[in-house]
Amino acid sequence: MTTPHSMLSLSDEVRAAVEASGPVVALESTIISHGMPYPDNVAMAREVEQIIRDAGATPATIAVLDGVPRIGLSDDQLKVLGSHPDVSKVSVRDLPYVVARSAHGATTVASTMRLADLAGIRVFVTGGLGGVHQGAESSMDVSADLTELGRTDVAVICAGVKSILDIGRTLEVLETLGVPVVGVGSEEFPSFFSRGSGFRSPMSVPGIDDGGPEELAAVMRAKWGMRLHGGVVIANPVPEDEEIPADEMQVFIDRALADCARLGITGKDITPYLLGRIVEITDGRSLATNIALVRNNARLGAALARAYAQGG
Ligand code: PSU
Ligand code: MN
Repeated sequence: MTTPHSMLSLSDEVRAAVEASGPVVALESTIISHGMPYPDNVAMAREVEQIIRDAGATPATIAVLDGVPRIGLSDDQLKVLGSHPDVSKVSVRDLPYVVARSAHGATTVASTMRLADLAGIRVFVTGGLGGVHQGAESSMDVSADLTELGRTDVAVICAGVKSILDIGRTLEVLETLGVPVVGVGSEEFPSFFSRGSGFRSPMSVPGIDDGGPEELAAVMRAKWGMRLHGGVVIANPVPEDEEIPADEMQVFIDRALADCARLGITGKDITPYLLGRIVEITDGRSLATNIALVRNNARLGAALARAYAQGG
């Protein structure tokens, strides 16, 4: 039986599932507060939880509310995260401060991994990972998501890395940190809105209906069984009929990056600015693709959590 850390507050549903070592899927909350506009963000958050329940697993959206790290949120709490003006973006660096000040915070991939680990949850679904930013060779802007993947035992399902980041350097850093990057049903590493990126996934397994979840669960058990601490990146490409092809996407991304540089936006504000700007530039098309890929990741996450719980 897993005993969650005493500073966490688990919903009844999540507590029961964790204590029974049942299939649980962690979900982050920065994607809700800073990744999509209201009200689509709240609708997406609720829908994704439902997809996971329908597939036989328990969803656990993670955030800090009034200074309490919460694992599993109510519909009302999801709405607060998606609409309240005082929800800050909280990575690992920011966690102690929001907790100490009894504030609200939406957790990134890095801080969600940390809290999931404290709760005993090993499978985590998101949209896109943070990584090495373009120009990081001078700005040193490398997301703490990568640091966390190097040390915290949680498997993260994503749709790859957006080309607002430097994908090649992101994959290099993951290799340095000892993080397996496993493609699902495709040999090419996906770039979030697009199935392709020009880079190969260093490893791959079959798709969701062809034994992929069971193979992924075996990778997780092998890694942690050998005390190779750290995460696993599971790269699940957006479905073909919902992607925006990479060459088309690049034009939009270049425009958003140029606007970001012109406005002098830096640090933790870069990713939220670019995501919002891309929704504007594409007239909402990128938002539809973003929601589609999260749905797709939720289905895989539920299947993986079940496969992992069964073999545990
Ligand atoms: N990419 C997205 N949507 C998001 C994010 C990334 O498509 O919402 C968020 C995630 O929470 C991720 C964070 O962990 O941005 C990375 O931010 P930074 O680069 O500041 O570490
Ligand atoms: Mn950064």
